[in-house]
Amino acid sequence: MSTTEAPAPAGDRQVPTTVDVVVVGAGFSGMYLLHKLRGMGLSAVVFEAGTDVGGTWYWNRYPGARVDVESLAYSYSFDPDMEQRFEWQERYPTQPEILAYARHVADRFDLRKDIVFRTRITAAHYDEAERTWTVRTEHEDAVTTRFLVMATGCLSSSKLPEIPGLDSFKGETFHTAHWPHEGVDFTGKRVGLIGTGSSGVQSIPVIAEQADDLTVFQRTPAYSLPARNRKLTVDEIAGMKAGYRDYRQAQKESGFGVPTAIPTKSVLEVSDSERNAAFEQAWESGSLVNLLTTYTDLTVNQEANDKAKDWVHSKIKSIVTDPRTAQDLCPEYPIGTKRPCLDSGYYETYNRDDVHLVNLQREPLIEVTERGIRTAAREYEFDAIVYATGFDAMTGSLTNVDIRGRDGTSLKETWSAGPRTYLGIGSAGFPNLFMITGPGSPSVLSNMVVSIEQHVDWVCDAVAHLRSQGLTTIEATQEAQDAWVDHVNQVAGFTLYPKANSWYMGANVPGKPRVFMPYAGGVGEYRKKCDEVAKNGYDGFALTA
Ligand code: NA7
Repeated sequence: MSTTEAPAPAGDRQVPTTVDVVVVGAGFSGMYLLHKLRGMGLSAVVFEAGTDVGGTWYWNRYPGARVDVESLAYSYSFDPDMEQRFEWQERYPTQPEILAYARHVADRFDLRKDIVFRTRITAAHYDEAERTWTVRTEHEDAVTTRFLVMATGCLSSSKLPEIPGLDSFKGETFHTAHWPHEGVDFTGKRVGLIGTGSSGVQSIPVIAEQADDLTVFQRTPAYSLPARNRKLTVDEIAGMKAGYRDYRQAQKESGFGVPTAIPTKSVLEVSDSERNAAFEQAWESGSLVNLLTTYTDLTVNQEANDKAKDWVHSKIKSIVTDPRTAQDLCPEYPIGTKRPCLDSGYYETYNRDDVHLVNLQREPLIEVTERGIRTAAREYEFDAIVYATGFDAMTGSLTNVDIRGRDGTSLKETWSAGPRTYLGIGSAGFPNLFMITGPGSPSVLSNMVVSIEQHVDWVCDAVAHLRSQGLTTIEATQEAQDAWVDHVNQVAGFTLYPKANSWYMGANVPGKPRVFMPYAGGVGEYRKKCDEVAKNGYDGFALTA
């Protein structure tokens, strides 16, 4: 696999042996945590596998990578002065622009001096007698800490297809989540790309422009809307900045961390022309949330969802000229139940003579060969293969670390039938271990920055509470956790989410338990619940002196 992640030079890292808080990950969560913890007078160290800050936006450098939330909304709210000063360029910023923002934040708060880069955590074990965690790294560092915060991100443990021969291919291979920092030139090359989630959908049009020939291997089609991306105007930026405080409040109270009009009608009660006009407007707006919130029932009622699904199918068929390719690109699962994508010219790309779609449902992948990829139908020859095959989402970055709580209990084993958390923040048996945007919280169903700030604030308030009360540990109770897991499942059961084989359900990783992992109750309602828990003396958590 081509990547420029150099192995860590052992000598250039300053690693403390004892701190108040160890944070794992220097993405948006880890950076804000470090800033807040310092402000509380606590000592903290952040461990980060990459060579700089940015998390998701550090790793995912594939061509065409962009966020699917608008820039002025996908940014920290905790520093109004920074909010006013930073100049966003595009409606949906590119990966380099977001990474530049993350670096700006790191510079502004001088964060890097407490971040140990090029260092993965391998284990974290709780010592019940001392009530501390000992965190170990790949370089044999050992740090003792009172609190451990896993700010490891929901989509950071990348995965490859589970087929034989991955190492046998003689050409170049790339994974979208480990893209070489200097970029890749596909000019004159025959490229094979596996995966049509967001990374595939965003990179396919850009790679197609460059490559001699591109073949896309699709297991499940994506629903994708045109992003209608553009440069932001001076007036737009000024208008947003003038109303930022009200906007931030609205984000916090919204369903997805992005304020939208609240729908009032069922799609089933309107005329065909009214419905088509509303969907057309959402499609033209370039906003995922607009489409899913056009009517009250699109995410909860199959018949209602079918209306939106059929409408998008007709759109796809109006763009893609080859009828068989167009049909293959039409998803059958309910729209919105796998993460929909925002694209720039995705469907149009399939009208090029040098782009081909292979439907893996008709001819499944068999193996990677020396020369390319073999499906059940034939062998395809390539100069380069791109894996846009996603992640072991939400739990992978937690269970990949050997986390052991009280009595040596392993987090991985405890979660073998699916993640079990209280509020997606803590897990019974693991005192003083916090997760940022963990399973059981809205996380990936929301604007991540909004959810990250909420969790970081909540965790820091909890730590401040313990300190002010002379308490040492906080741990989710089994009863509160069981009730929360039941609630998360119950809310998911009211929706159509469980109907799709999505990474929300763990369905993309063979053997992973099929459980709907994020909390579908909405950002605003969830925040109220977390605030209430804190106000009631951390109800559902056991606090000990
Ligand atoms: P995703 O959304 O998980 O997409 C991965 C794609 O790779 C998806 O189409 C998968 O098909 C496909 N895939 C994964 N494993 C295989 C195998 N073994 N064979 C064939 N195809 C496979 O990851 P992305 O990186 O695109 O996006 C992640 C998130 O980033 C996205 O949701 C946004 O939130 C931003 P499947 O659908 O599982 O059948």
